[in-house]
Amino acid sequence: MSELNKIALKILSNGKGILAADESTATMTKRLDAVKVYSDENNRLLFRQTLFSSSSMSECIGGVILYDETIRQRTSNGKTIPELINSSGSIAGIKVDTGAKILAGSKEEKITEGLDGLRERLNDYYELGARFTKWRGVYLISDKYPSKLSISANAHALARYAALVQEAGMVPIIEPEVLMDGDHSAKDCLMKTSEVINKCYEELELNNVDLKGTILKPNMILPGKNSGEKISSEEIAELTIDCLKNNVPSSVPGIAFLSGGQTEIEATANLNQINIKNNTDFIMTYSYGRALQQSALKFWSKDINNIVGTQTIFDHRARMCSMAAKGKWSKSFEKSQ
Ligand code: 5MM
Repeated sequence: MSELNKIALKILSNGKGILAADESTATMTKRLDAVKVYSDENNRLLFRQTLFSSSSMSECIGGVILYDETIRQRTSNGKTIPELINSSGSIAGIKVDTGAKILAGSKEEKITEGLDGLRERLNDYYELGARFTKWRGVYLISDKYPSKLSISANAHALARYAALVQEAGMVPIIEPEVLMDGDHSAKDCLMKTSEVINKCYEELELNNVDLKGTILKPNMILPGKNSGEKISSEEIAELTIDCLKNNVPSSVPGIAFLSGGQTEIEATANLNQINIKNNTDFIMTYSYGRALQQSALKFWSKDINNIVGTQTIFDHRARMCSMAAKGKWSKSFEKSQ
């Protein structure tokens, strides 16, 4: 087993998943503004360090994706953030893209940037303790989107990123996110997500990326937010599994979904069904940002010094997600919060 494959499996196995705490300062400021907490370096650190020292970290969180600011911070006890994460047996990761910008040649779509100087930045992040990384490609969806240009440009960038990350001794998370916004049907989401994922693997193979040492972070197959279509968790699970079975090479060890704007309960229930129905060899787990942090953030905002109370809320969410990653979650467990 290669070292990279071992890292990927350590992050994803035994009902563990990923905490995506890699909000850029702009996004984190939006999240903090929404709960009326001032967004400065200290408050961003306080919230994140509260989550990273929670008791559920050791059972439920195999990896934490950090943002550049956080990986360089220290806790009040002088530990670096990667040291704090490692102390619970979890692994520190880092978002290495520099954001999505308007794609020249397409009026509204985006291309994720950050390849320039990436080799040097990766060496720096490895020294700081990161052992995996993340890059997110964002795709609009409608009758005309994603365009061939956006599918091809983002897949190319994801593959070049992944090859550089493996060269630096880390596991790349490949995150192609087809957004939930729009009035498209679940079937359209299936068709377009399939095309996007397929192109990613074509480029990854062209760039000689060792797929055993990667993790895929896709969206689930859902109807558009404004479509009015309602489908059950069972149907979401079937469509999502179909999409992955038909488009992801079997050498990929695991899939860690993004929550993409689903509520905490929706993201948990859908993941649970995916695991009940999973007839593939892929590990299917979570790499949630909002669906792991929302309730904890809301609670914390009322008293930012209530560390234990905030951790209790986070621990509950993490344990629910972990059960869903084993197909053992039930709505009745939510009442015990
Ligand atoms: C945590 O949010 C990440 C995005 O931050 P920026 O937009 O500031 O770069 C994001 O990439 C995240 O990792 C994934 O989208 C998953 O998060 P959700 O909230 O969709 O589960």
